[in-house]
Amino acid sequence: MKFTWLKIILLSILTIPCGFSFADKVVNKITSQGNPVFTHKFTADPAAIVKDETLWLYTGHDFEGNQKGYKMQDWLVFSTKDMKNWTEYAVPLKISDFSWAKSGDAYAGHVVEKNGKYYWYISTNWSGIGVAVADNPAGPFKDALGKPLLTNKDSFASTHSWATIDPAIFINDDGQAWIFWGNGQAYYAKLKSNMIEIDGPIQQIKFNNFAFTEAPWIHKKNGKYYLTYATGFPEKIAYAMADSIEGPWEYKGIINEIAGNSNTNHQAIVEFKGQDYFIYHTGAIQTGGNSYSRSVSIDKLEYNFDGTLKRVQMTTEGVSGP
Ligand code: FUB
Repeated sequence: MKFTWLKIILLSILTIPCGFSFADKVVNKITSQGNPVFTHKFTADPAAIVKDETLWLYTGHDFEGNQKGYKMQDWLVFSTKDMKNWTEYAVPLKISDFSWAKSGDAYAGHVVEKNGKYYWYISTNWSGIGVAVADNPAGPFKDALGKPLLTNKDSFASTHSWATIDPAIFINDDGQAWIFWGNGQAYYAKLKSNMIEIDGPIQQIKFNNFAFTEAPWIHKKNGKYYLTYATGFPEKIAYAMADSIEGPWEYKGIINEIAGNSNTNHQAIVEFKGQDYFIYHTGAIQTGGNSYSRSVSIDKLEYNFDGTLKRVQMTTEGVSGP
C-alpha cells in the first residue's frame, strides 16, 4: 500500500513539468539501448511532436514477431526528454474507438497540437482517415467526428481500396492547418480551424520524378518546405523542396535507403532541443522482426549548407545507444 502511494507521488513529480500530470497513465519506463528504440513491443509508423521540453512519439503497434500481414489494432504513445529514457503510457487509441472503421486496421497516423487540444489523424487501410481528439498529449483520445474525415471518394485519382491512408498534418506560420495523405497518388487539402473538417477543394500533388508510394510528411526549416515520402517498393524515402506549402515541389533525391528487413520505412522528422531527428521503422529487431513486425528507430537528420538533406545513416547505436 505504502509502496503504491510512493510510486504514484514519484511518477507525478516526474511527469508534471510539461503542464499535465500523466502519472495515472504511465505503464512503463524504458532506457533505450539504441536502435530499435523499443524491443518489448513491435512499433511502426512513427509520428512525433515536441511540447515544451518533451518529445512525444506516437506509433502504430504491430502484432508479435514473424507476422505475415499487417495486424495492427491500436496505437501507442511514448515520451522522452533526452531521447534515451522513455515513458510509455496506457494505450491511448484503438481502431475499435472508430465505430465506422469496419476494416479494423490501425494504420499510420499523425498527431498535432492546436489551441491546447491534441488531434490524432489515423488511417484504417480501406475505411478512410479519421480524427480523434484529446486534452493532453498522452490521451486518451476520442473519435472527434463519429465518421471518417476522408474516404476513398476524396482520393479522386485512385481506385485501389487503400488509397486513403497515411495522413500528415502541417500547420503553417499563418496558422492554417493542411492535411496531406495518399498511397500511389498524393493529395492535400486545408483543414478548417476546428481541425475536424476539410476546407475547400482537395488537390493532387504532381511534379517531375514524383514516384510516390505513401507516407508523406511535411516540415519546414529555414524558410523552405520539405515533402518527404516513401518511394518504390520495398520503400526508400525521397524528398522534394518548395518555397510554398502548395509547391511547386522540386524533387531532390533519396534520403533513406531500404530499411533493414522491412518493405516499408515510414519516416517522421522533428527538431528537438536543437537537433533534427529522422524517425522511421525497420524489420531489424533480431527476434521476429520483418515487414509486418516492425520497430521504430531514430537517427540524426542533417542538412547541407544549401538546405538540401544529407542521406540518413541508419545505425545500431541510434541517438541513445553506447
Ligand atoms: O502500417 C501500415 C502501413 O504500412 C502504413 O499505413 C504505411 O505507411 C506503411 O508503413
